[in-house]
Amino acid sequence: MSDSPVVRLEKDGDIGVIIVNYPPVNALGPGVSEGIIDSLNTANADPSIKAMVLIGDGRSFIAGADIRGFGTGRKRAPIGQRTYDVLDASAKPVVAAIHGFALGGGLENAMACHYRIAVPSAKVGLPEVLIGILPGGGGTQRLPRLVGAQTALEMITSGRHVPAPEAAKLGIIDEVLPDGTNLRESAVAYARKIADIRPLPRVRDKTVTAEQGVFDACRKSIARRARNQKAPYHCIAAVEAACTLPFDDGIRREAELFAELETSDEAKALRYAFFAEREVAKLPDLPTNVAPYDFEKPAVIGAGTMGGGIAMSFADFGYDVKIMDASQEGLDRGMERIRNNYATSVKRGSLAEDEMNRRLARIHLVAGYDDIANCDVVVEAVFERMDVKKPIFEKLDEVMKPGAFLFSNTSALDMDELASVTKRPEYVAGTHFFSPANVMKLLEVVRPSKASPETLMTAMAMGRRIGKISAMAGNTDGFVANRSRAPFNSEMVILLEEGCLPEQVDQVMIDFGYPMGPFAVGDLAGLDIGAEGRKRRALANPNYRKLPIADKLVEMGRFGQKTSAGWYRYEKGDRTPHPDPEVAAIIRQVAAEMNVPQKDFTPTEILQRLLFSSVNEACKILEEGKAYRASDVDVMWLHGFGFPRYRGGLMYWADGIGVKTVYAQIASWHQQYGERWAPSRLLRALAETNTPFREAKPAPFA
Ligand code: 3H9
Repeated sequence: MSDSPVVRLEKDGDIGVIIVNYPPVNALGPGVSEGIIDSLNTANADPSIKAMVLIGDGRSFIAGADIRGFGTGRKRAPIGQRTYDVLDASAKPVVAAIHGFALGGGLENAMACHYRIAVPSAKVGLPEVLIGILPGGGGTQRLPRLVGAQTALEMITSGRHVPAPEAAKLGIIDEVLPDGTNLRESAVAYARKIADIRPLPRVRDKTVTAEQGVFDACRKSIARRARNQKAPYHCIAAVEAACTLPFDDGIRREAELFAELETSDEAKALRYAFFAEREVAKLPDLPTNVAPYDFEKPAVIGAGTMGGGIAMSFADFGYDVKIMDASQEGLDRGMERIRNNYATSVKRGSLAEDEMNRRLARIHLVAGYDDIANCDVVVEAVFERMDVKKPIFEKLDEVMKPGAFLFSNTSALDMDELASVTKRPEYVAGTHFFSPANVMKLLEVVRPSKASPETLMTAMAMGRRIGKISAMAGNTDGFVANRSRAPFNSEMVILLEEGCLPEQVDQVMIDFGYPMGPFAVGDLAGLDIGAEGRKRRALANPNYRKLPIADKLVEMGRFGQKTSAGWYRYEKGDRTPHPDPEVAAIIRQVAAEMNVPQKDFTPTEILQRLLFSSVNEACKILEEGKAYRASDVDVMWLHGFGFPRYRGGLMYWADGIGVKTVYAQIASWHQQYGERWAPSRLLRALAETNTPFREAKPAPFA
């Protein structure tokens, strides 16, 4: 029996098996919901069928609505004629058989079924909030009826994927099958077992109430991360409706709230970010017949903060990792730091103690190169200086087994120069982690000219396997992320010369959506670090724009939080930044010495001065062929620098302003401030043709 190409109905004795087949993840693309409805109607009309199973082909049950269809005006079935309604009206029971993912519309369909069973590795969730909408297929009404308001609020406002065993405890899944059982066979047997039970258990028939104050408490608890966004609050309002209105009224309220979100700016930006994160994995100029090497034995050189964080990332994702340092003392200190980091997570409740112990047991301290010679991937994470890294790469080249990949966690050094000290430059690439390496999601893979496609793909895949989002960058000073960010870092200090204060700039960026302002972040990272880089660049380039205010603070020993004074002052044992009159005085003094005219800035001017400088630099990066796509820059800003996700990313945000406006402003600042604002050729060309940044065609990757 076959009805539609994407959904088919098969008969297994007296059980109808409805199979969704819409690769790769069974999203509810064109024809899928219609196919499910047709199959349900056919099965209900067939007297030889007693019950049905709804199951997915391939790697998932159903991953949700087809996100590409949102905001396109695609017609959706009205309330009353949706799969959920047909499931509710079904005279025969339906069992959802879940493997892979049941997300969004996938879980909503499963909750409209009468029973749900799953394999232990399955995950369920309502992640709609992460793309700026709410579960609009009855999820906000059915989930609270299954798990209570409190848990439903937590799941729907976080969008988290809940593993099947936990989902069973919560009451979402009726039965988790033993590991290794055949899902279809078990589901058919289950359906046969429940086929005659009446009345049919329908989630819509349950009731749910909530204690006074639950919803306000939830609003309060999400206020920080939901800043400037509507979707999380609409999610709460919809769950509140589930607890106060009859089911059908609640469904109507959900639909109203959904309609307000679907075409909102935040939903568009979040959808863009979702697809940009998938696009960034694609390396269009590499041969398609090469696969990444399936590495098993990673090693890290250097047990400092970065090396330790990288080793933790491997251990967190199940890899046994060796970590080497120049001295036993360095190793011991590194291991202590790793232990403390894990212990903090245990204390916070985000990591179970036995899991911490498992992870710690995967980290192996080793004394010398011979102990890592047999590893297949090495990530070097020592001090950021060429003369320190070169001898290490020479040694690695000598000792590592043939075919081992040699990666460097550099944030700016020339990877061609580093690769050139080895006799296997085709196996060398940059893997730039962001700090803290075990937390930050971005892995910038830096491509030296001689790296083989297999090496690049292996570096990209390595990132994904340890939970990162890998993005390819060309070998240029600062690569893509830091190079595009550098003008922002200069501009924020130059703004001070012209009359701004750190707290004023920070407030603008916090209002924009950053969790912290850039000056407060500087204090956290340490101002001495930036000063080193400035010295190096000033030596290399006589036209380098110096930042006297920043240099002065470092000269005074104001290194940031670690010295209780930086751009702000800090009370002992407290990380709260307090505006410091001493800093304001230094700013005024340096500005007077430099003879810079003072002015008042609007928040928009501050925001644009910072971000447009980076947009211009990103265009230069693209025109030089150092990145594949403007959207890759966006992914790097989202995951490397905490750019507010609901604004899509740097270039997407700039598209919202318009390429012509951005160009005109940059050209005017070029007149006013000179060379550092020289517009990129690509930017000018885009402005002339009014082509959005996201459609820019960069030069071939160089
Ligand atoms: C919803 O359900 C609304 C409802 O309430 C109803 C309202 C009326 N649509 O991520 P991967 C593509 S909202 C379209 O690399 P993984 C993806 O772009 C939806 N496409 O695989 C990629 O394409 P390509 C709620 C989708 O194994 C390919 O599939 N659901 C969708 O690492 C492989 O994806 C969600 O938000 C989709 N829904 O991760 C779930 N999902 O190969 C969104 C995937 O061309 N999806 N694609 O680049 C995910 O979170 C992950 O894809 C998933 C698999 C965890 C499922």
